[in-house]
Amino acid sequence: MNHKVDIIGASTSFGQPKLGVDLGPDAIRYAGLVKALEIQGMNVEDKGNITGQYKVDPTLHSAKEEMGLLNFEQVKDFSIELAEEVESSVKLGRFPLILGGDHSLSIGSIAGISPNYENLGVIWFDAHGDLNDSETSPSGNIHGMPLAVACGVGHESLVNLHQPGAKVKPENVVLIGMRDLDVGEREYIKENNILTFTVTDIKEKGMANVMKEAINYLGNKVDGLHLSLDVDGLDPMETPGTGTPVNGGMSLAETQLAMSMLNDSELVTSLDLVEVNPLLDEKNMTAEKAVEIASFLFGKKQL
Ligand code: EXY
Ligand code: MN
Ligand code: MN
Ligand code: MN
Repeated sequence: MNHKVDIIGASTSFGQPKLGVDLGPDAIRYAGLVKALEIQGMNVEDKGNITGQYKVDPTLHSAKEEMGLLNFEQVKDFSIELAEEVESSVKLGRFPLILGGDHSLSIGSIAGISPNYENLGVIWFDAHGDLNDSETSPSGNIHGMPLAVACGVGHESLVNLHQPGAKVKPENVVLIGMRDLDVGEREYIKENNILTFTVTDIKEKGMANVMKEAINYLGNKVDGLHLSLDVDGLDPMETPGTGTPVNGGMSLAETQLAMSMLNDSELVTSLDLVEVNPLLDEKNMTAEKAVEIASFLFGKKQL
């Protein structure tokens, strides 16, 4: 793992309607992220937060604008700012660790990361595929669309953000933790043959075998690997502080195993840690789990 880690707070709630997820970056800091990474020997620089032009006035969470997309302009502007910040981190040879904030932030993070790689791989660790566009989305919330945008599907000013065209190829994507996919997402996954592990797959095969398959599948065809980890991939009993919880999720122990195997693989070059909403949490439990997860990705072992 690249030991030079830039923490970039992406304080956005624009991709979905619930307030509070923009406070996620600071909740994760308060849960001790910097210390936890330094204990693993990382050289951590905290770059602070990128925030949108407004945060907490619910009336300003504008109605569905362009193509029925909630807060379209705000998501676009935020993504442009985030992409620039993330790109400069990568260009300095550092590891961008982006803290969310809702999952629409990955439009900006992947746009800033991908131009630096020939074949960027993506592991999408989530209950959801986030593969919708304005036709297939049941909600118009852009946090359900970032992976589609990264693969070149969706509103053209999001798809062409920062650099023209798709940022990621579907054959370089692995979905892990799926258990709440919409019809359009299922079709897209089938049409593009995306390697997908549902939670029932994980329970059947075991997380170690799932990660072995994912790592072997990506290992020799990508020159960088972006891990986009949505805390709602874990079971809501582990991470209740999140806006779209889905029962029957992964345990913290399974997630720690997955992170430890990714650490051993040396493949991961960037991380999104998203959808922590402290206003929906029990104390700061979800942010604390996010810190646990990150510390295993950066080398923490149980023995
Ligand atoms: N698939 C549903 C939608 O598109 O509205 C729910 C998306 C939830 C997205 C969260 C970030 O993972
Ligand atoms: Mn640029
Ligand atoms: Mn997500
Ligand atoms: Mn999710």
